[in-house]
Amino acid sequence: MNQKLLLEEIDFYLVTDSELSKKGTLSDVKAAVESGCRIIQYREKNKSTKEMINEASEIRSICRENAIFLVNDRIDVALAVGADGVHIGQDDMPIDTARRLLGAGKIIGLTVHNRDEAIEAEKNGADYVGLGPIFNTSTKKDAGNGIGPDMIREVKSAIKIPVVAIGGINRENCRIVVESGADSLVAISAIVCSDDVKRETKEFIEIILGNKTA
Ligand code: 3NM
Repeated sequence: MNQKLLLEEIDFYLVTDSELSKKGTLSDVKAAVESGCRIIQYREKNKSTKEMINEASEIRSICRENAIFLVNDRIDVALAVGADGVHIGQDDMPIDTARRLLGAGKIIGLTVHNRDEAIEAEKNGADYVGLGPIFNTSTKKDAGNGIGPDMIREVKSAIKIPVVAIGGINRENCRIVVESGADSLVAISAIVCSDDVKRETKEFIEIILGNKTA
């Protein structure tokens, strides 16, 4: 399977959060993948490297051929478990260094906040950008204020790689995110704080697909 091609077709993208999760990261990943989520990012800020490798290797098995599996920030963990790639921030390892370590076939996503950072990310070889925070969010403490959905259109018109919208997205506001041109969107708290991750994921996917084909 060509993972990079698949990236173009992704709709709902789950990022894990063990601090917010009601049922635990593995349970969330399993439920989301069973509901048709085709990309998972393991974002873990509080566990030891050993714990992360154990958990990431379980996620690797759950995703198998059904979902792309990326690791946030930790290239060592991604390499250790054979993940499909990484997602990195502006202050993490530079893209060219990450690319050298991971190889050409792996996916590298970069967090950006505006058009200029997105153009730079594409130039440096990112496979997609994560654009955010679209709306205010308390999930990431240092995310800053929401940049608004209009920024999605602005960034989309400047780059060719997929744009993944993130930050403060829920079922009520996700239509405007898709209508503004996002290729895919992330919801963390809206999913992992829900009592029924399976149902919630399905509903997000239905709304996104309905608006993409409308
Ligand atoms: N990155 P929620 S916002 C992990 O703007 C993350 O780059 C962001 O969580 C960015 O869906 C964010 O609960 C948290 O708002 C998104």
